[in-house]
Amino acid sequence: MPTDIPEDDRVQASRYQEMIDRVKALVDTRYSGDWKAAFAAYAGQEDKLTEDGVKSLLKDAGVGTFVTRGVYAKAVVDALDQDKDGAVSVEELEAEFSKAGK
Ligand SMILES: [Ca+2]
Repeated sequence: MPTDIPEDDRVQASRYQEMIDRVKALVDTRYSGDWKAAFAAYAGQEDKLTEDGVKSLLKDAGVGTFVTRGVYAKAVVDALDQDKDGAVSVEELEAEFSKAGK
């Protein structure tokens, strides 16, 4: 895993924004902007997004490569997982969207 690549916070923030933009584009085109439907499509049995679910979502959104998606997926789950159960619930995702103003 390329976790030893030094990056400043600004670069990471811009990559994060690009990832959000691509995921949003996927939701717009494939789910008519209905992000809850998109969430349901990638969520696991407990209606939560695990790292594997996020990886599938990123793959479909055209984000990253086979190698980097694993790193991104872990970062996404770590960033959004407020109750630290290792997965992202629809409430946790909604909180992120309202924070981003989307
Ligand atoms: Ca959680």
